[in-house]
Amino acid sequence: MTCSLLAKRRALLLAALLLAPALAPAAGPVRLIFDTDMGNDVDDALALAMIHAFQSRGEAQLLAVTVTKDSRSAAPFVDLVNTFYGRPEIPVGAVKNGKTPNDTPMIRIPSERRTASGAYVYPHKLTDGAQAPDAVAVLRRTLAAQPDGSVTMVQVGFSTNLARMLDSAPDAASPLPGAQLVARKVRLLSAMAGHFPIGQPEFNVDTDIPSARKVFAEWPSPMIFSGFEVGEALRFPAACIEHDFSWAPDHPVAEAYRTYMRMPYDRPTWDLTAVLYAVRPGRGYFALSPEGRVAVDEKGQTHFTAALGGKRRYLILEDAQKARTLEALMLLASQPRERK
Ligand SMILES: [Ca+2]
Repeated sequence: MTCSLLAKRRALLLAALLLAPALAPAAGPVRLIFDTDMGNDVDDALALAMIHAFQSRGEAQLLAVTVTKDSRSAAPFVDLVNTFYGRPEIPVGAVKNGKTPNDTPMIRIPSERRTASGAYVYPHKLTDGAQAPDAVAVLRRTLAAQPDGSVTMVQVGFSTNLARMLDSAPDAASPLPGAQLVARKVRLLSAMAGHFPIGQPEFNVDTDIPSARKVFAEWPSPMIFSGFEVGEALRFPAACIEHDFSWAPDHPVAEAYRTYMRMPYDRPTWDLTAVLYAVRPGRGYFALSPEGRVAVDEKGQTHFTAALGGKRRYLILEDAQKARTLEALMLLASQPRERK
């Protein structure tokens, strides 16, 4: 890139930042709901580990986890990670009749592994996703119980659960229909989805295109996208798995990583970036696009159009931000659990 092009790009970015400042930080811990396709890739597991680190630091409170991967071991694996970090009480909801029903070794093996005496290596209550309550019911219950305008949602899988949430009917948890309940309670949706400014169809979008279309168009709160290109540019190092998780001889997230692909490999940090922005939006880990809209075409490609007052923006990773941002992801994902 030439100097003048670089200067122009910097000026554009600066203008975008001035036009639309980052969301003001939340008062107190960020109240989080994590919606994940746990099991399809290992970044979901690292992202959940990061959330627990944030909670241990007093920066976040994990209210609930909802799962969009409709497989037997996805919800049990979430439950065992929450239990491993000392928080077995966190509600876990699961999609019904959802996408990607295949179980994968990264979630199945840790959730089934037992000690010589027959106990689970990683204790958990849920043993089959079919036992978990419906994700939409969990979302409605969780949102209804929170103060207005207080909840940050992180979606790192398909949009199935959040699309159904928008269409949900009043129930015992709340007299409000889904979209109104979301409008009242949610301050931000941080999503790993799409490819910006333009690129190939991204997995989370093209696995459930109708739901992605609906959520990107109709979700009432501001929405920040971490596109494919952001996590792709920040590879989680195998060396971090091999050295920084050794404080626990049996660590479910490190085991999932070793099981997902043949070690050593450096995996993109897609879902971790959406969590980092959700909890620390103002810390300069990323730049932001201007405000605008995000549309999804029939192939699952995302298209961003700048528009003043638009509630959609995407993360931009500058070269100068990469080392610091990756270090934050590594430190948080591998942070030892709280001692009770
Ligand atoms: Ca994911």
